[in-house]
Amino acid sequence: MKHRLYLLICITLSFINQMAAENGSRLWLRQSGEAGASVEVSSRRASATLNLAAEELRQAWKGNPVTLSIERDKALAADGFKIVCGEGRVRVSSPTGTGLLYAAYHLLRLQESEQVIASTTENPAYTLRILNHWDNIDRTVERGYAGQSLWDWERLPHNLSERYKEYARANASVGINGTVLNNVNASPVILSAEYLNKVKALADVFRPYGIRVYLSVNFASPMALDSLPTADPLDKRVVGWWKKKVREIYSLIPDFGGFLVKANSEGQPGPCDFGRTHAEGANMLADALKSHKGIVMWRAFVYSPSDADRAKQAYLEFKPLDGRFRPNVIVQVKNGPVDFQPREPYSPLFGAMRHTSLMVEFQITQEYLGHSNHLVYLAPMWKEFFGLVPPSTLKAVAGVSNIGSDANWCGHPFAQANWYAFGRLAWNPSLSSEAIADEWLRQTFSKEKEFVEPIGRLMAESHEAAVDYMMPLGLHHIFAWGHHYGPEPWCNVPGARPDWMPSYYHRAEESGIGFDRSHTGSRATAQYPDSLCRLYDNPSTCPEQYLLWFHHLSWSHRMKSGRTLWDELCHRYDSGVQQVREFQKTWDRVESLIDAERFRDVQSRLKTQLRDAIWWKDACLLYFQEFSKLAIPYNIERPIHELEELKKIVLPISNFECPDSRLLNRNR
Ligand code: GCW
Repeated sequence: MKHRLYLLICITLSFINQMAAENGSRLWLRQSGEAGASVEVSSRRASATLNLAAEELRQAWKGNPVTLSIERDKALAADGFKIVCGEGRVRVSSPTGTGLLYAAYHLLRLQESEQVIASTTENPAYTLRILNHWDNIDRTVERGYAGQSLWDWERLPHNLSERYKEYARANASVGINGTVLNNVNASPVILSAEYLNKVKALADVFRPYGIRVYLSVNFASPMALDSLPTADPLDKRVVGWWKKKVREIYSLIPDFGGFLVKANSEGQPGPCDFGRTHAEGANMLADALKSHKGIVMWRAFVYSPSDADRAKQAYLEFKPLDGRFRPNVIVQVKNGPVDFQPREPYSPLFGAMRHTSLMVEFQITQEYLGHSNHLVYLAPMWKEFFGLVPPSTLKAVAGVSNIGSDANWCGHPFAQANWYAFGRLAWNPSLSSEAIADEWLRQTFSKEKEFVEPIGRLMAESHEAAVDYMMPLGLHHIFAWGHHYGPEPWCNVPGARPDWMPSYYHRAEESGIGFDRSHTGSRATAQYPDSLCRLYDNPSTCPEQYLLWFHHLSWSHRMKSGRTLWDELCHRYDSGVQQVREFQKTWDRVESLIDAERFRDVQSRLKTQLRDAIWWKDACLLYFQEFSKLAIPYNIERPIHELEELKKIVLPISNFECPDSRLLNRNR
């Protein structure tokens, strides 16, 4: 009896220990051992990548014996793969080792999320699926909320952290095949011989996982690094400098991907400083890269010198350049016309530049969505984009990384889902956000239905909830100055650009609220194709989720619900808060189904999220009430703060998260 009791205690303790020993560091790759299926490689060409594919399966595959073979196949893209199941065997083929590696992760994903393992042919929708790190060489991360940069530049190239390999593996497991290592606000130092050797060391680690390295470059690098008197893209010395630099890079990294450039934006140098166009700047770099098969990703996130509506500026600057870019230039456009707001209509540049390769830039890091404190699953937002912009009009997909040195990589345990979903959608934008959440939850937390179903629903609702408690009905950019964490619709920084002020965007006044971008206002609606222009231009047909983005309306404007605009606004803010209260309850109910460590972590972050949601609601409603002069409907939760109190809040946000010494007067 005593013995049995002892055994029971031991089993219970080991169970508890197992449940608690989860710090999120294994991400969604938590396959348990006891595999033992036979894995046969039927290829004469050995490669590190092929070995990895076989090794991953040997470690964790529990199904029928697998044969991996490299085969040419007209139906497959270079990294596509074919799986044929039958006669008690799984036959996997691909033209490349990378394709086989993806197939291995595909099989393991199905196994770990308990899906049917069936014959299939998979090709990625885009050949380039790239993470953009906004990591600085001092290891701070612009808009990073998960610790320091992963890249330990000081110890590179000799000291290689184990995490570099884990990072590459995680990316490969969701099909991400490129990484831009450094911030688009780029230090010229990244192109120095010393740093290129460090970059080479990382590229060597990533290569077997099918990941290419790219760099963000500062357009004035020739001046900063080698004291050239100019960085004019048409100057021969400048052209020669870049050619030589590119040769140096490829001598170290033969499969180097290319450059990402933020030019003439927020204080960054660019071709316009020398009277040249964005196309002339991009083409000069593209010519230097061409013979090495490198590409230029040229960002369209610019401010035009005119005082045109901020939402129109990228279009005004880039549309006239359509057709003027070299074939190896891809113009990288943020998903929306302003700047990664909780909800934006798509950028009208998509669809408007038919003779230019375009790629979308999503923001995985939650600069405007509660940093790493709020649980916001971003796949539904990205799906909205793909619903309006046909995936076939894009050449590639980029996502601003949310990865850092934190043990769990992303800060919030659920922020991992956004890294995961980015990769999955870049591979196949037609996957549903629900299916992605489902497979992520099963691999990351638990396969139990009682866990997966309610938490899957919570994830599905989380983006809309955040939009509701922050900026419903098309409101945008009413964030606190600089760090963009809490609300500051009253913000007024003397000397700052008017289009960095919340009042520029919400335009609240006694008669109403919203930005008139219709034909009676800034005419931004005219940048969209006719059918959408008509839809957005008219307040009675404009989807309510974009209403105040496109229209300035009276507080008494009648909404589809029958409520006035003021009442609807109050209801939306309140419903966002109520949803977070529900998320807390839903989370607490699954306590017994997962490990204590991650349970408590999420529980505590949800408390913060609720406090913040109330803060947002009170701040925005009390502030807008000063204009509407209407009562907050009596059936919604009452404010618990005083407006004057809220106006005094100053957050102790670190330099990491809010890097801006560039904050004031950073024109163009
Ligand atoms: O959203 C703004 C951010 C900046 C960022 C910039 C950009 C890297 O606040 O931190 O700089 O966009 O995308 O270039």
